[in-house]
Amino acid sequence: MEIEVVEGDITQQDVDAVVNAANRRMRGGGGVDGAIHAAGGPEILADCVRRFPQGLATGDAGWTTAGLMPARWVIHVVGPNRNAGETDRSLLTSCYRRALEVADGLGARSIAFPLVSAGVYGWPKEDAVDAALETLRATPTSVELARMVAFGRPAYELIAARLG
Ligand code: AR6
Repeated sequence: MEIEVVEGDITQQDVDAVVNAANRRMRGGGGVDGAIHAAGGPEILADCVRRFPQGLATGDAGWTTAGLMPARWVIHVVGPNRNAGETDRSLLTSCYRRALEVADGLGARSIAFPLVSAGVYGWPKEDAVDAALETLRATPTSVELARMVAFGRPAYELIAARLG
């Protein structure tokens, strides 16, 4: 699998699936979650309610329609909330591994990721990048392209440097 980084907005990515940094309730929120629901329209929330009546566990992933976005699917993951004491790193790497498993189940060949937990949930950005890259490199998958979408220039420089 090729891993690349672009600077931009994940809602605009022309890939099979975009990953959302959601929360356990799976009913929308701020940050990238808010941007994805706004860009995709109300079908995403309707699908979340239908498919995830009990929400989703931390570290897990599940898909919905991408609504009006160019992508076909949103793969929602729930990263650990470090600001609420969820410091177990395996909950973060699990998000990337489970997202690829869900992508394989859908037959997705290209997938775009935000930096899960690196915003409101307070995971240190350097380690959020390393957790993403090491898990994407280590997980067997039929996905051919994983695109890290950096929101702003500093995030781009950080990911590009660690991608090597
Ligand atoms: N495209 C790509 N990346 C983005 C975008 C975008 N449009 N917008 C923000 N980011 P966060 P978390 C980056 O806070 O830390 C929500 O309310 C952002 O710069 O969105 O996992 C959920 O509902 C950061 O690097 O997610 C949850 O309650 C990264 O996306 C909670 O926040 C993740 O920041 C999840 O917190």
